[in-house]
This record gives sequence, structure tokens and C-alpha cells, in this order.
Amino acid sequence: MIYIGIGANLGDREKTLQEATGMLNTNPEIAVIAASAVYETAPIGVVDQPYFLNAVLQVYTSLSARNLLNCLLAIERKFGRLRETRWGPRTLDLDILFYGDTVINRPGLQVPHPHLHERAFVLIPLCDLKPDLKHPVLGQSIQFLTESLGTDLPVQKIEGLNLIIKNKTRRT
Ligand code: A4P
Ligand code: MG
Repeated sequence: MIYIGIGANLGDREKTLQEATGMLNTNPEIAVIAASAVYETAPIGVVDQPYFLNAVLQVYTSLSARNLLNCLLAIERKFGRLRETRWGPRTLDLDILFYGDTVINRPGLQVPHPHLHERAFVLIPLCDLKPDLKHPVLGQSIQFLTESLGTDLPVQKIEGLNLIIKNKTRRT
């Protein structure tokens, strides 16, 4: 199964996450199957920037990882993402977290995402979807990796906010 991290910290963050999820799902080669809760998270990396909203999507796709990445980058561009600073503010960031058990280390594409195991804003939403998912390189579960980060993490669930997924091939 394929997991995509989605984050935004500029503009109408909630609307961006919802619209980007919808846009992903309109691609005939991609079906969004499930979404985690939405979390407000303290910025990591460049810390002097607004808080993010983060979530994780579970998708099904017939696209290769490279083509999926191209599709994510195209959606990012549609949202007019500002790219000046690495790890800086952005209207929309879409990352491939896992592409099944596939391990890719190529220029411009690393899967699993190289930082996911140290990021609460990814691991906590992933726990909503698949806590027993094993990291194909580290061999540890998402739940274990999350617990390794300790408690009191700067990630706050936004109650009552759920990304709406239009029925496609969605399994419930
Ligand atoms: N790239 C390589 N592997 C992947 C992958 N698995 N998924 C390449 C997506 N992209 C991948 O990314 C640079 C290039 O990474 C892409 O063109 C693609 O070829 P970018 O999006 O231009 O730059 P970036 O996002 O600023 O850098 P980076 O290293 O990708 O950052 P991250 O890891 O995406 O982190 N804090 C909170 N609280 N929440 C956040 O969502 N996000 C970031 C960005 C930093 N701090 C954050 C958050
Ligand atoms: Mg990125």
C-alpha cells in the first residue's frame, strides 16, 4: 500500500489539504482510499514559520513511484507553492512516504521518505491508518517508531476536521 504525506502552512491550510486530496483522487490512475485525522504541528527544520496542518493519505495507484511523484509535484505547483527555502513555508507539500515495501534511492526520489521515522507529524497520522506497518528498511513498526519519539510531541489532532474522500474505489 502507498502512503502520501500532505502538509500546508500558508494560506487556507484546511482548504488546501481538502482540495489537494480531491485533486489527487480525480487522477484516473490514483484512488485515495483513506485519510488520517488532520493535525496541527509545530514546524520542523526551519522553526521560524507558521504551524502546519498535516495528514497522511492511503492511496492505490497504477503509477510507478516516479510518475506518482511527478503527479504530486504538478499538484504542488497548482497550489503555487513557494520553494525558496528548503524546509521553509509552503502552501502545499506532498511526499511519498511508502510505496509498498519498495526501497528507492535515486536522485530526486527516495522511498521510504528519508526523514519519516524521525517526524511525529508523519508518524502520528500514519498510526491512525496502519500502526503495524513495518518500515521496509528499519524493520520497525510505525507504532514502535512513534513511541520512540517519546511523549509530549508538538502534534495536536484537530477534532471534527476530516478530509472528505469522494467515493471512487474506496474500500471501507
Ligand atoms: N524527493 C525525494 N524523495 C521524495 C519523496 N519520497 N517524496 C524530492 C517527495 N519528494 C521526494 O523537495 C525536494 C525534492 O525532493 C522533490 O523535488 C523531489 O524530487 P521539495 O519539496 O522541493 O523540498 P522540501 O520539501 O522543502 O525539502 P524536503 O527535504 O523534501 O523536505 P520535506 O522532507 O518534504 O519536509 N514541519 C511540519 N510540522 N510539517 C511539515 O509538513 N515539512 C517540511 C518539509 C519541513 N518541516 C515540516 C513539514
Ligand atoms: Mg517535500
